[in-house]
Amino acid sequence: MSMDLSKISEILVAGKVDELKKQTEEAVNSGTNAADILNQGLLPGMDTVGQNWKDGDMFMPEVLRCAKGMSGAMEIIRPHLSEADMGNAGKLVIGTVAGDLHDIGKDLAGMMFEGAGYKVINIGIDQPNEAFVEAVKEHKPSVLGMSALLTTTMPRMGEVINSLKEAGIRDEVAVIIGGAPVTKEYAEEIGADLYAPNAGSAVDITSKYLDSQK
Ligand code: B12
Repeated sequence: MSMDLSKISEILVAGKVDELKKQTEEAVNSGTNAADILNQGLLPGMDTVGQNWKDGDMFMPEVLRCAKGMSGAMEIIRPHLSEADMGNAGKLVIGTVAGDLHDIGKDLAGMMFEGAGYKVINIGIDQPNEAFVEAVKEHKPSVLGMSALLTTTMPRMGEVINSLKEAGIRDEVAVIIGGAPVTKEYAEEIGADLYAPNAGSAVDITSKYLDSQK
């Protein structure tokens, strides 16, 4: 039996983390297809959250709650999803550069991408330049996201781009950078493909860019 998945969207948007887990579990247990739960319940919910945020109708703590709900629900349905169900939109490797321990914005960006159907590989905080290069080699993502919150760690992003060039894989991945001190001008200066001022717009900017490269 399948259930009304718009209810899942509504609970997600309302930021009811535990209720969302419960309903997602119930949906799985009642035999609802996991991909349907994702595509007809969770993703439309995260779309709404992203839109509300962009429009200024939702604030950071609420967005974080919704993102937490999304993560919890993803944990439940992930074992039931096939590879083919995931990552249709693309694959993102994301991390915070070396010397930088800030992860809230990076995780939020990752969750927004996950919410938009990207397969997200979050390599964590304080990642040495080589870890980004290795992750690109290993996972072959369509997008590499780097986060820096300190002016002292921003230069690591340019260094990673240079290392990607040296490894001969720069052209295989779109590079997007973000973090409070980062600007569009800085992205251009270090040769990143994309910059997004916030996690909500990052998904739009990236998807448009990837489409234009097809
Ligand atoms: C929380 C915080 C911390 C926490 C981090 C906890 C954690 N788990 O992340 C702790 C306490 C650990 C911390 C430590 C430090 N911090 Co601090 N911290 C902050 C604070 C208050 C908020 C950052 C945050 O989470 N914001 C909320 C998120 C959602 O916003 P965001 O990170 O900007 O992310 C958004 C966008 O930038 C974008 N984004 C972010 N990453 C990415 C990546 C991609 C690919 C994309 C597309 C988008 C994207 O999307 C996000 C959502 O829209 C900021 C102040 C500020 N206003 O930014 C200072 C701040 C960043 N910290 C600062 C400093 C100086 C430090 C310390 C050096 C303090 C100290 N003396 O010890 C240490 C450094 C530790 C280290 N080595 O990293 C300074 C940096 C100054 C500078 N320009 O260099 C700031 C600006 C505070 C200040 N005004 O002085 N900090």
